[in-house]
Amino acid sequence: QIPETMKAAVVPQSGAAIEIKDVRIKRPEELAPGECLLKMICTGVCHTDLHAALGDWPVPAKTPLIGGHEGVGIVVAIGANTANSPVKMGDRVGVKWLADSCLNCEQCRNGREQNCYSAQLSGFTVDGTFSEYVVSFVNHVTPIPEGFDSYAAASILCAGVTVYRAIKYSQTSTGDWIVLPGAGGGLGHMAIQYAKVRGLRPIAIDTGAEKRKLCMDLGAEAFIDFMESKDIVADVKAITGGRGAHSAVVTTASPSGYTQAVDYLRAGGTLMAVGLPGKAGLEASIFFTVFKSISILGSYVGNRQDAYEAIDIAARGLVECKYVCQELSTLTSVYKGMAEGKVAGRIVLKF
Ligand code: 8ID
Ligand code: ZN
Repeated sequence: QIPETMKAAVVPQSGAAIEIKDVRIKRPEELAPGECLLKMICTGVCHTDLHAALGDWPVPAKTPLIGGHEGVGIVVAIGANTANSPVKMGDRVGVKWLADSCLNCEQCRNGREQNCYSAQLSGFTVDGTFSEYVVSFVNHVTPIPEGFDSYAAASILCAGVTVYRAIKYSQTSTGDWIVLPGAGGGLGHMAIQYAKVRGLRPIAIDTGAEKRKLCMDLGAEAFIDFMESKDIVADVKAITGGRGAHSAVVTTASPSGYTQAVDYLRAGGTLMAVGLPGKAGLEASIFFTVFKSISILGSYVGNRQDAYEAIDIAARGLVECKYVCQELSTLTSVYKGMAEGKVAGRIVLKF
């Protein structure tokens, strides 16, 4: 039985305080074809949700906004006249950032569904997972394999998928060095593990004893504390035998993590831009970008296939999200910790 209302964390307007309140649940008979209603089990909190709540970005989120885009729930209703649904009632599925795409435009046909001209984004253009029920879309929810814990799966749907794809396109091969600025955060700690799965040698950059331990425990070969290091470029070069790293996947929420990345890459290296500070420009020497044949690539979440692959690797136990479980009502303090850089790994909220 689906209740009339649910608890949800609502951002009334950009930058305003979060309100935990009762919100009406869309009735099953109101669902459009292709929509499904999920009863949520849990949801991770991504730094993107904080950017969206604060209005950090040049593209604004809808308001009022229910944020959240890495959650797991059960399908409890499917819109009437939904054709060829890949999921059925009772299935356990994940919601990712890309809530829906047309599947027919040039971007979708090329597998760049996240760049679809009519993409819908969970917790940004449509309400997301910070509520007990969520309306999502049958074509884009990700089936969660039986036996894979919902709490462990939640943050794979954004943090996991995003770094999995960024590493996949990082133009690296087995044995290469990969630098991970932001390695102690939600995305970064998963990046260490997905890098290891591909046989890469991760160099973690972040700050503090807790994040150092997390990164080293997860298999980083070295940790550079960006608050303590006198020269990050020299440190990376010393670790990599003087030549620099083959790639860097930058997942910091502040532009500082991008500084010097081109300088510590070796010739032919690839910079994967993932962290999303809203206003900063990417500063790199044009001369050395050319002279060293450096590639600079933006990497934006992942498509349905990336989600399947990232989930499969985690379900087989090869990567593991390190999370702390809290109540939905603690979201404001989670954001505070995140803004202060105090969250090592992820926070997952339960309902
Ligand atoms: O598709 C995408 N490209 C995508 C998907 C998901 C998230 C992008 N993101 C973006 C988010 O919007 C955010 O801007 O990636 C960024 C990181 O998200 P997150 O991992 O959820 O954030 P976090 O848990 O706060 O981790 C960030 C880490 O960066 C460290 C912090 O200490 C923290 O551990 N950090 C900072 I801030 N400055 C640093 C620096 N100069 C740094 N680490 C190294 N060097
Ligand atoms: Zn995210």
